[in-house]
Amino acid sequence: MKSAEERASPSGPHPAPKLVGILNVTPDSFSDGGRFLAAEAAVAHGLALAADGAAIIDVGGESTRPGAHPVEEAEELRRVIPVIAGLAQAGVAAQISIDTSKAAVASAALDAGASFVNDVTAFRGDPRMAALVAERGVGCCLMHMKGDPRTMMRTEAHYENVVAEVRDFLAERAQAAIAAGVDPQRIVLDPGIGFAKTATHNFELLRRLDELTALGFPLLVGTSRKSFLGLVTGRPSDERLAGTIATCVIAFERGASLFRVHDVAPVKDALAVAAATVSGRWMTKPTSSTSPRT
Ligand code: PMM
Repeated sequence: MKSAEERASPSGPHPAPKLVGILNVTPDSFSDGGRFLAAEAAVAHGLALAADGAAIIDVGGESTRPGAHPVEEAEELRRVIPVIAGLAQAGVAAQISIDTSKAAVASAALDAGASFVNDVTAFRGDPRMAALVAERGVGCCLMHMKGDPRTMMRTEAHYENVVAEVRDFLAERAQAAIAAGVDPQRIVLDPGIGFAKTATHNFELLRRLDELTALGFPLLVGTSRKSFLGLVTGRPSDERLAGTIATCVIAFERGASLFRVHDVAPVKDALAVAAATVSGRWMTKPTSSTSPRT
């Protein structure tokens, strides 16, 4: 009879899932825009995301939703720096990530307490970004996108083979980062769900995510509440948790290890059960309810 260990993980090794809590300090993000404009409210929400189990809090001051306009550097700094400083001062029990494509914003964020740079342009937006990340010795996420958020859905969502194109792009961007001196151990890659992609492209990328995991870098996916989930379920953005969970579990099974989400607690639970299932290893946790066990 095989032990649980021997039976574990028929579909390959699965690194423990890490939750990345979304903290958008923008008036126009598609889902939570405007709610956390005041720094104090944003810090409180970031602390709550960490208490729910986020390993990383991703603070962003520029919306990247389709059609969004760029934000001036001074305004982006004004939005994010007090929030990052507030989280650091409060001793938040999570790593702080800055979601920006501007090196000056990333630099100030790292000074204020961030230690990870999430750049949706994969270091193509600002020529100084790769050197900054290398010099500071911090981790980074390099994401696939074509065009920019203003134009991407109108002009750029065309591919012969979306998975091959995204894979080749991510491999090239990782090599460029390494050539600039970034530690390969600190690079995370991201297919950029919803960035210059139709729903069909997003589903194809999720279904064949193992082809991206094969690049050998940790993979982050950001499906949380995105519109392609609404196309299938008919639900508005604040009712897409079930769809978000379905995509995170599928992505985990295909090798993703970081999950950028608004609703940390329920996605964390879903991934804990998915991880127990694929690995055959699990531990009990004290129950939070007094209802009988089934
Ligand atoms: N999506 C958004 C913003 N930043 N960063 C990464 N790495 N991956 C994503 O999928 C991603 C991102 C847009 O979603 P939001 O408005 O909910 O933040």
